[in-house]
Amino acid sequence: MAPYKIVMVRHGESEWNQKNLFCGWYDAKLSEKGKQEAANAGKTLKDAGYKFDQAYTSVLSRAQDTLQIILKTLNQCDIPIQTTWRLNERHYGALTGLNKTETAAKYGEQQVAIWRRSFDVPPPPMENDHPHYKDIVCDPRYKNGPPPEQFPKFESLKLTIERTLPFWNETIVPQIKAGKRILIAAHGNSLRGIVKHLDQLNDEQIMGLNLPTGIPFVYMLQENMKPAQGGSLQFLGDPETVKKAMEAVANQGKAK
Ligand code: DG2
Repeated sequence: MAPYKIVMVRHGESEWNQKNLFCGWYDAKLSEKGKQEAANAGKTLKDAGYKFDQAYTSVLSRAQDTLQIILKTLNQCDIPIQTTWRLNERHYGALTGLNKTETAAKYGEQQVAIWRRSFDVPPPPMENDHPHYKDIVCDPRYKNGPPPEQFPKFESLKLTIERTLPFWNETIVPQIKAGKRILIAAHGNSLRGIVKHLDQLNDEQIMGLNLPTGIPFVYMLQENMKPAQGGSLQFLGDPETVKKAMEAVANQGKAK
């Protein structure tokens, strides 16, 4: 029996997921469907008897609001919550705000697949005249970091992992080892980074993973923080629904 268990969830559908726009560090709100997905995630966790001691989330509303809805449904709103930019979505650079289908039609599906899922090819940088540059760079939620000289203009998955993993290793792992029951509400790519690390996926294998919105997943972890007995993430949801939701995410980058 693995000694530790941790639950993670990608936020519910955001208004920008709904419009199929590259979102990254833009602070899109949850759509009505996303709020419902979060409530369903809370109900799933409640029905399965989950209780949490500590939660972690990004500084972005869609992840924080998902966490609040889940905790409210669980009647566990009183647990400590730590927010950090290190769990933010990857910064989508100049692509932020562009429609994924239109971008695939313009630059080709292959290029969009590289931008979305390659390990180390970053999107083009967000320049100062980008329509959302000021919304992000001047947002007071970043007063505690990242420092101005490290403030990203774009991020590949590799760069995302480089700022997410220190938080995993230095903050979350000690809490897991202290026996805390932890819930993380974050984003498609910050969570893909943690999954890549835990499952020791190579740079090709991680390309095939598309995390659905609002479906919690669980890891059973051993003392050494590796998944128990070759195990991987276990979704708390009907397998066919999870499969379809993952395919839908993959298809967001299709030209039609
Ligand atoms: C999506 C992920 O992030 O997009 O930034 O557009 O999880 O915050 O909705 P999230 C975005 P893809 O990498 O799946 O295109």
